Amino acid sequence: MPPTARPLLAALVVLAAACSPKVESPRPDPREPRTIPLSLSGCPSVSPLEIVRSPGRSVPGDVDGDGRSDRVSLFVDRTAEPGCVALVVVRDRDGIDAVALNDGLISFELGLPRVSSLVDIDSARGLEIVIDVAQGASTAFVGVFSMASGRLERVRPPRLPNIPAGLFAHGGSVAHLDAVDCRRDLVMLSSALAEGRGYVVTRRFLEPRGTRWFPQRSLTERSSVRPQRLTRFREFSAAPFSSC
Ligand SMILES: [Ca+2]
Repeated sequence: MPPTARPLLAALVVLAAACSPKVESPRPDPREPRTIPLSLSGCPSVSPLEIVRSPGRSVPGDVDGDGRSDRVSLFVDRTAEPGCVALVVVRDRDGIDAVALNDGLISFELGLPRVSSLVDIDSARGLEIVIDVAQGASTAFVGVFSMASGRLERVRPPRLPNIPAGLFAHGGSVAHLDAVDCRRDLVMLSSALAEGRGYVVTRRFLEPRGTRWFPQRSLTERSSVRPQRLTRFREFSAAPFSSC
């Protein structure tokens, strides 16, 4: 290329750029949160934008403890990869956070999962999220989610016999009852087992600290009661965490 051609070529490039249709960069939609949850990195098929735009019932409450109300909802996509089918979603005006439920346990056929309640269980600021996850023949199961160190996570209770990992049981039949509620600053897991002419009631206690809840074994209470005295244990007729 002759040396004089170079400025001309440059001028043509500038002219072509000036004449090409102007492509405007998309302006951020103020209705759409500006951050997306890192916790969804294990769910590549799940689009955070789809979550943000999905309508659906949400429950208001301050989950992250900043003093402003957030909105808690569930996002279910039955076509997503296993482990990513159902998400608990928290949104505020700055962004969304989401974490997956263990979808192998969910009673989808019964319309679950569902937000059961937002309750203040631990001593940290912000409400915990109680989710109805599964319904058996008589016993139901809830999961609990909490914001810890700025991230939404599932609470991990200690493993208990006959209860799926990570869940809390409530309800039951004449032979066996379960309940979960708060007493003082602790979480109380109660069970009543028919034995002889009455029931053996066991109350176990956990100290809720963030998303790790620690057993307080020295506080376990066990008592044998007649069937008519079972009503004294009010947790068996109450919704999960209703006294928290
Ligand atoms: Ca908030």
